Amino acid sequence: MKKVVGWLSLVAMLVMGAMPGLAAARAAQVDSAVSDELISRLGYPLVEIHAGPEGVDAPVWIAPGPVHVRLSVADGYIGYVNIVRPPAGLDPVLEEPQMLLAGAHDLAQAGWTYFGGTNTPSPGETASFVISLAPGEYRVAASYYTAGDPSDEVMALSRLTVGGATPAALPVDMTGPAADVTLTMTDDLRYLVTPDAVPRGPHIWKLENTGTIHAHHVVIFRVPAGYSDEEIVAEYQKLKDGESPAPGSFVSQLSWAGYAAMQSAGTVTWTEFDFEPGTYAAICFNLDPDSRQPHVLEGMVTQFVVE
Ligand SMILES: [Cu+2]
Repeated sequence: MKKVVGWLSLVAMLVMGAMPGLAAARAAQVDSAVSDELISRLGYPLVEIHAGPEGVDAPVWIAPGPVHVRLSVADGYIGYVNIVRPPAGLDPVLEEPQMLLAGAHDLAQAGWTYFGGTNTPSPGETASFVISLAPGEYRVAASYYTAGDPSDEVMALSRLTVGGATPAALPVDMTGPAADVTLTMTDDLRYLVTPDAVPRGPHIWKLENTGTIHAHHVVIFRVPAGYSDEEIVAEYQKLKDGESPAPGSFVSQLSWAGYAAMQSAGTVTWTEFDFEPGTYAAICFNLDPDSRQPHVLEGMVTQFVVE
């Protein structure tokens, strides 16, 4: 166990040490667009997941097909969840440290599948998403941390079996909800947001990783207008090079607006955002497993306008 912890701290230090400014940028102010008004009316089975110091409270079995997952967290904390599958044969003692590297440090681990999830915006609030799971064995990976200080994040995994529906209940309709907005994540480190101008108000977003290699997440910030995507990349490059964000700089003006947790290639989730009119940027901080560069520095930034 000690060896695992030592190795984990070393990697965590390398990862965090590489991007101190990015960690600061994520603690920026919150202007949450997280919403569940439409998702709650879809009629899907509700899967409640609760994270906190007492552990993860989550179902051990659900039926295949679309479900509404709602994450809540103990008082005073921020919560995170991802539905995942560790590689076959992985020593169970490695599940939590490896999941912490993915969930807290944006470093996808070899052999894992991340089906997707969410993060609560502020203490006392919940976060919802829709996922359509095929029969099989999964883990609910959930964590909690102090608002504004993710360094104390504690991760726990619980087993989830999907399936066991009676033959009479089949075939299961695996199709998820109709979406007004689609955000596609690609292997060439791009996001495509459709339509170009996103309508204001609550809308269901389909989040699809159409690649075959890379895992991505989505952090959506409300941003000052007038920056190009290339200029945003340059701002993050400055942070990586050790410059502290100056008052009035791009990074100092960000508000966290929404999030979708890491998704492996080929996965789909749906979530709901209720954006105010303005300019937003979808940014990926996942680290390339080889170069340890966050995808944002390879250009994974796409702005969109909400009208
Ligand atoms: Cu990415």
